[in-house]
Amino acid sequence: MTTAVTSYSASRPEWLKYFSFCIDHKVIGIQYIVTSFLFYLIGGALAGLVRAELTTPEPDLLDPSLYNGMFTLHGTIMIFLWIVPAVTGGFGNYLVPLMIGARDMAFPRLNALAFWMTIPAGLLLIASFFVGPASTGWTAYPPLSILTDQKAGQVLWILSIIMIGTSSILAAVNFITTILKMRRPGMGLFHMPLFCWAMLATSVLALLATPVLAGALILLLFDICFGTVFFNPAGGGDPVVYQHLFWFYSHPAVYVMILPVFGIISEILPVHARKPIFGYKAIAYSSMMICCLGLLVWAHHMFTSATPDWLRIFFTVGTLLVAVPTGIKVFSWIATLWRGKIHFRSSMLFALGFVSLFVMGGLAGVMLGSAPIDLHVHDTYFVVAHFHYVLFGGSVFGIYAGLYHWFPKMTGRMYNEFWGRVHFFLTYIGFNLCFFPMHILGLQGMPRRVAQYDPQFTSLNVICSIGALILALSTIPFLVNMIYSWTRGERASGNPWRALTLEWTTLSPPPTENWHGEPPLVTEPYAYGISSHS
Ligand code: HEM
Ligand SMILES: [Cu+2]
Repeated sequence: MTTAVTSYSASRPEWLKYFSFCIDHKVIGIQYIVTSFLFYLIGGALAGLVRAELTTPEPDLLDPSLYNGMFTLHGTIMIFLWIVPAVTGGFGNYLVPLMIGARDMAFPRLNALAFWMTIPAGLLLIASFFVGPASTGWTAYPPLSILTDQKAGQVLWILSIIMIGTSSILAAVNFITTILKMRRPGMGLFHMPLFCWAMLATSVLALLATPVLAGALILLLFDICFGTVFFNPAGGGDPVVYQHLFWFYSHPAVYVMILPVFGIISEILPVHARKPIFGYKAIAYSSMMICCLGLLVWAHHMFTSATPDWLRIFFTVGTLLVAVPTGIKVFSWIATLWRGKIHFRSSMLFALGFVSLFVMGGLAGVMLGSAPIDLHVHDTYFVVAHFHYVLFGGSVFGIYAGLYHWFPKMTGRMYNEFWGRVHFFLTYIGFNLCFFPMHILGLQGMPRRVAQYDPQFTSLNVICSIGALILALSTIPFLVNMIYSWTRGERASGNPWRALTLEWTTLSPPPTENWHGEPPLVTEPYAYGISSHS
């Protein structure tokens, strides 16, 4: 692997490697992060239009069917082209080999292939919008998705998701093999940084669940294109079967989007609080518990789909149980912070923001997990509030925390702390203004996925839209800071945060083979405050 990359970078400008089929995991990680961020900007622009429409109760800005296409593309991009690729492909690729003392991923070419599949998939998804937008939400429930007038768009949408799913499966195989087989000699599983545990759990979930989504979408494709009736009630098919298959993937998918971020947070808190992580093993095991439980609770998305009572009890209990390993993590993080010497750098601010917002989102999730409550608020804005607290307040805040924390390692430069903090405060305020009122709107009965609403909901919706505007503006200091610092920032040392995990023992940015010579052995990655590490 190294020959291809070394000869490449020796003969051409450094930055060209980011536009090539490079097989260095660090380049691929950065390719994933930058590409997914570009998709995030597109998804964000769509969200801006959706929020602009919702500032008034009438559907006056966008045609209602266009509105449907826009929130569908928004949700699909955010999940499949932004959060999943950024947290797994981006951070996973960049960090896992460096954290375990490997020279690269186990299958470098497969890795590059998985990345390069996401670009045509993304373009296909965007193209689907222009041939007649898929308008059935990111869930694509039949019979609507079969009977839709926008068949061409729906078909391209399905093909694109299957392609992204395939990429995800390839990546999962690669992570599992790398973590189990490529650790530096002497590094046991319980010496690994917690991010690697999180990636292991994530990859097992992705590997087991994604093929089920692919299967469901292929059957849906047959129903749309070839007149089969797997899910079409008109011909005796069963749309609820699609819901089961879809959520068998998509509930685990929410953990694919959050487990790596749990890992990121578990790395950041000890470094910037100068304390050993509290409950290393408990956090590692809780990732694996979430992986197992996460596979068993999918039908909490279907309490209103005529599920029998006994099934509702099973899925309610299962869902509430997920709160146990999740709570273990949250308590361990708080205990880590307790009496720490906290440095409020941008990464730490985003990590603390993550903890507060994720707890809110998780609590709303626990409420939704109990069938008697969910029957009332299903498909209202309460659900929208819940999943934005866990996905934006959770995953996106975690991505920002990780970007600031590893920026010096990835680029060899320091970012501007002042503008990082401005970015944090604008994001935190904008986020809460935008999404907190949605809890109230949902409890008052405002349905999701419609362009028109009862005028009594107007004032809260205006607040949400103002919050969205602040959120959009908050991205500007971030982008300027990142671009300016990457090109002109002060040079970073190998270990500016005095962190103890293995990636900080090499240069910033690391050489192609990660370490000149053998990587050192780190068996206590969190020994802060002990002996010489305070
Ligand atoms: C303690 C943890 C959690 C519990 C108990 C929980 C529970 C639930 C329940 C019951 C629903 C269905 C509500 C309905 O449609 O009526 C739901 C929706 C959702 N949750 Fe969670 N959740 C939790 C954490 C998360 C996390 C960590 C994420 C993502 C990072 C997430 C993402 C979502 C999404 C995207 C939806 C909406 C799906 C849709 O209908 O489009 N949840 N959650
Ligand atoms: Cu779920």
